[in-house]
Amino acid sequence: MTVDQPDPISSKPARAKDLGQGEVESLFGQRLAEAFAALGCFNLAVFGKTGVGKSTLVNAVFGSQVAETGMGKPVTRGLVYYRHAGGLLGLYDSEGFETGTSGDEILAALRTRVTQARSLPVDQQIHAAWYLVRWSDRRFEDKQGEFVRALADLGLPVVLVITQVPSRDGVPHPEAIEFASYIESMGLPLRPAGRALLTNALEDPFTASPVFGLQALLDATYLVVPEVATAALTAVQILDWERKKRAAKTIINQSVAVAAGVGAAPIPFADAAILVPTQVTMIARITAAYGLPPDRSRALAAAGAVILTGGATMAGRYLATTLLKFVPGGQIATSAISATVAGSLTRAVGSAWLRVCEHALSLPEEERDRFLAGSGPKELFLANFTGKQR
Ligand SMILES: Nc1nc2c(ncn2[C@@H]2O[C@H](COP(=O)(O)OP(=O)(O)O)[C@@H](O)[C@H]2O)c(=O)[nH]1
Ligand SMILES: [Mg+2]
Repeated sequence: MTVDQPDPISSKPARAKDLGQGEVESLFGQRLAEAFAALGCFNLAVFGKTGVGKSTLVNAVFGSQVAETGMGKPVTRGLVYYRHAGGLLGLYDSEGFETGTSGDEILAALRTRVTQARSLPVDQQIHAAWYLVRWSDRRFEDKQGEFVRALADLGLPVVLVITQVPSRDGVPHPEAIEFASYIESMGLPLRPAGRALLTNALEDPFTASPVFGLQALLDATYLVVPEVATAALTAVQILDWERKKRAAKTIINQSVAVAAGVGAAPIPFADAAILVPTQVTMIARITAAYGLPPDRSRALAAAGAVILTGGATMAGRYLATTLLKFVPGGQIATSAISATVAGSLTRAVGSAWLRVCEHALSLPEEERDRFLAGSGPKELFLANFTGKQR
């Protein structure tokens, strides 16, 4: 800790010195790094012949920056390991994978990797494997079945994904459904429940075939990955915002409880800054939970610092817009901040920052970078922060 943090249990909170913007910025940067580290890493292995759509599927689920910016490390011929998104995602990509010799080589390398990883923390193990088959190949060779079994024998949960499936009015191509049933009838150790999942990761404008099946693939993946990897998966995937929101709300609730503890002995109004360290930690954790790019954390830290410095100013804004509704007779209790106010002020900060993260996530990547680097986060935060209370 570089700043005094009030002891949430003590009835007399320590006097926090007023934090300057620079201090809050560096505290935020520190908390952001800790929040990302605490999420751990989701490690996924993706297999399938060249052209089945591995890269396309990964981009659709994790964002296109993943394919473009990853620094790859060859594990063996045809298998590359990438770390993405500031370490939230570890990806084994079998580029150039074919069955036969290269498949055997990949299996041998994986066997070594999985054996070594057994002595490592769970978040460094491989948590799931996606095995991709292109529907239009209409072929599933014995060799492929053997490969799937070998992966399962290594202890990897294998999710079988049939790719590039056209559909109309929500109904997949009947032959793709037949193909899935055929694969399912082979009795392979597929997870979950022996299913083969039908997907299309890219809209085809010519056949007007929409994207589909990705949420089902993600849900299937959640079912098979260990608990320890789910927080990182939630942060790094870009499809399921509800899961991100739930994670953020949990963080807000925890922070509200801490802030209420801080405010258990009424804080003099001018000392609202005492809540800032709690709020810095909270918005850092929300940012990480949303998986916003950690390499933009300097810009985010600056935005967070601008917002959170002058806790008294913010508290004042909050009191002025909110408290009139709650205080009997409409008198503003300007002298002290109670536990309730400390809690609800913190909730308002967390909820407004959650909106900033959601907005950033909704932008195309280039625009997102520009938004994060500019005054956008601050403006949007304030619009939500004060707007909500009206
Ligand atoms: N329509 C459609 N095209 C796809 C899909 N997945 C891949 N493709 C196309 O198939 C080609 C090969 O995809 P790619 O992801 O590079 O395959 P990889 O070699 O397995 O990584 C590319 O031209 C993609 O645009 C999909 O789900 N739908
Ligand atoms: Mg590829």
